[in-house]
Amino acid sequence: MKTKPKVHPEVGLVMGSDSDGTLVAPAVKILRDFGIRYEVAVISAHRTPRLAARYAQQANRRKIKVIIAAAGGAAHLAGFLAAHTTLPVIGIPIASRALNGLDALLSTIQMPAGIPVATVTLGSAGPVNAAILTIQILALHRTDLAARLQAYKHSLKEKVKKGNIQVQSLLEKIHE
Ligand code: RP5
Repeated sequence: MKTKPKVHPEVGLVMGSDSDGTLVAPAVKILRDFGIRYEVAVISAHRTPRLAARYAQQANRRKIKVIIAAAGGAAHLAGFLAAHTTLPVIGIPIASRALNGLDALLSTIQMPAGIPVATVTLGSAGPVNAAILTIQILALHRTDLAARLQAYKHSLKEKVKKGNIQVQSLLEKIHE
């Protein structure tokens, strides 16, 4: 399954199953908000291994710059794609109920020397960080994106400052 193929996507976001869709959605939203050209596809390292290999092998020629791969359980998708491309691959481990995602985390992160997968955290920060890291890579050659990233990081700083003010006023009330 591929969502509306855009002209020359610069990011390929792949997930091992449609059941990963809801968890991966925040990454899509961030890519869209930053105006990144992306495509989304469900491709499984285990159920559709030939398709997975072909996707990674063709990604460079298709001018994709970064691949994001999300998978749960015995999560070999990111590593399998990384084995078939020289593009940077960012892995999102998806938590399954069985082992709370530890299986996916270790399967994604423990790559052999020479075939890296930039693995992001388990949980809701994972897709966010995968998207932001992707944009940081793209921003190396795009000043417009770099400026937007600065604004994004500034908004995080402001959120923390606001949170601090709220906690301080809460504490003042407790101490009254
Ligand atoms: C992985 O197995 C997928 O990425 C998914 O997280 C998990 C379960 O897949 P389904 O059985 O729900 O299709 O390959």
